[in-house]
Amino acid sequence: MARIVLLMLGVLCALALGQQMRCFATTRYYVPHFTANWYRAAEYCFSLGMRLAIVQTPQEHAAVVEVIKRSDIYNNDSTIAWLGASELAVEGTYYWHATGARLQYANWRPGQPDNYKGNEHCLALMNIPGQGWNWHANDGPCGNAHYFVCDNADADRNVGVF
Ligand SMILES: [Ca+2]
Repeated sequence: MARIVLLMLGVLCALALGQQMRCFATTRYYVPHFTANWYRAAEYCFSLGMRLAIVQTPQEHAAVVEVIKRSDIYNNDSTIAWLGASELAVEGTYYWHATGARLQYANWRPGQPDNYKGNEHCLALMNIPGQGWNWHANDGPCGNAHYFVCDNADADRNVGVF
């Protein structure tokens, strides 16, 4: 039987003749190669059977940084990527969108989150060394287009049938 196998970074898809395509995540974090506002980023990750990235420990933070550095979005002068938390529901308190759990850890730059001009409600990871951002968390305007990181909570499970 004809069978097509597609391998994108972090996602393996197989298509057999007359069947639906089946996709599996091969790594925890996956970095798509286009920018989107925070809401669209979340929708896109969900459309893959994943979620906008949850980063709850320094170890997970380090893992996300490594995945970004190995991806095409990495620019050593300026890299910004959305993560999956916001204060859109309760201003002043960050929650992970996909789980509803309160944010307990983020590598905030000192002075962040600052809700600059009252317009910053979504969590971004920022590396702009020339401006003092060294893979720090920042609250940014949710409507801005940035790259983003999707997250498969269990990289071994089936993450979606398309
Ligand atoms: Ca900010």
